[in-house]
Amino acid sequence: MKRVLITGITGQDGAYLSEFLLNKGYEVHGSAHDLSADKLWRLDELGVREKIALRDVDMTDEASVNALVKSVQPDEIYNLASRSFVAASWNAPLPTADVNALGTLRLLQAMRELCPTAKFYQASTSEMYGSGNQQHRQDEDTPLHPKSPYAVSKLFAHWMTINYRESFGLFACCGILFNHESPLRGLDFVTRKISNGVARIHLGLSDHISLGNMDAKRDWGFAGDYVEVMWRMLQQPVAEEFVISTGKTHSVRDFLAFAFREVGIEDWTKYVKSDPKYLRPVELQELSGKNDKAKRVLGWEPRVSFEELVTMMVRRDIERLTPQT
Ligand code: NAP
Ligand code: F7E
Repeated sequence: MKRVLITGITGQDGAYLSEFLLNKGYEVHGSAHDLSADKLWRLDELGVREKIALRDVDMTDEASVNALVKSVQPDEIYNLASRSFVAASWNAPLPTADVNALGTLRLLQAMRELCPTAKFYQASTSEMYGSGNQQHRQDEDTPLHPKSPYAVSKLFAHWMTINYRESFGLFACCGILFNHESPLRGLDFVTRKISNGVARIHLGLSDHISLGNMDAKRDWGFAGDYVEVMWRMLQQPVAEEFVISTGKTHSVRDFLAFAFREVGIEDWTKYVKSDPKYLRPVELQELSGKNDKAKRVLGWEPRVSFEELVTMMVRRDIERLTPQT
């Protein structure tokens, strides 16, 4: 039985990836810096908590990262641990860099010393590009121009992963993933903020949602589709980078319109307020990815459409908020 280590296992992708790898027959070990009960809800919702070995490890603590790798001796490592909320990174640039940039380096160094034949996946991000658009969709060759402390920290981790491959021959690669969402998304992110807000309005628990830049456009996919590609990348004969995206963009307004339509509201404008506190010092107006290489080499395509994703999220939030009889 192959053994896998997932850092950041309590996050959205960690939960879906755990489920996916358990179904493939892996022995799953996972770590995060906070294993209190309220952080385990995603693993509980997918019914996988009891099937995985959980370890409390902060990516800023080199000794703990080393001990983790030494004890698990994984065949595959998925480095998902991250301070992943872009907007918060301007107010916490140092912790962001410590976890996202140096945390990745600590893990790569532990792998180099303790299990150099393992395979390593790094969770890189479309945020590294800066803005693009439908006419100039981003692919593996697009120059990188990160515009937030989060994106800069991820750029360091991205290049360190490639550097360890080129310097020491490790099987280490990066998936450059565009935004992916699900009912397990954190409440701070705009999609879940909207699906939860719409559910609350529908059930009479709230009367509005406050948002920032509603003209921003993102290439939104379903997280359950995206974790599969992480695994596929580690099954390739050589380690290399892949862009993972749907190739279609929608605005925050589009998301709002679909989400409100799901509960029978066509004119959503009276339920949404604009609040400047949600604007960012620098905004990426549009991100759109070109996934041709992933389709060609990995045989991967997203299955869940934008409309299906929005519907899934709104319905799940309504279920969660509806008292069970
Ligand atoms: P997420 O839900 O925010 O999960 C991040 C995980 O990292 C959580 O378990 C979090 O725990 C943990 N973590 C935070 N600080 C830590 C620390 N100091 N030590 C150890 N663990 C720590 O993110 P996600 O959406 O699943 O994304 C997974 C990865 O893909 C992240 O690296 C993210 O940057 C990257 N990514 C995400 C997207 C996307 O659209 N979702 C796109 C591209 C790349 P707490 O929640 O307890 O802090
Ligand atoms: O913002 C706009 C906001 O916070 C999306 C992370 O997983 O994907 C994610 O980063 C857009 C932005 O995600 C609100 O300004 C408007 O333009 O949901 P988000 P993100 O910043 O794109 C990338 C690929 C990652 O790697 C990250 O880890 O929506 N927006 N009003 C808002 N965003 C939020 N959060 N809240 C608002 O009220």
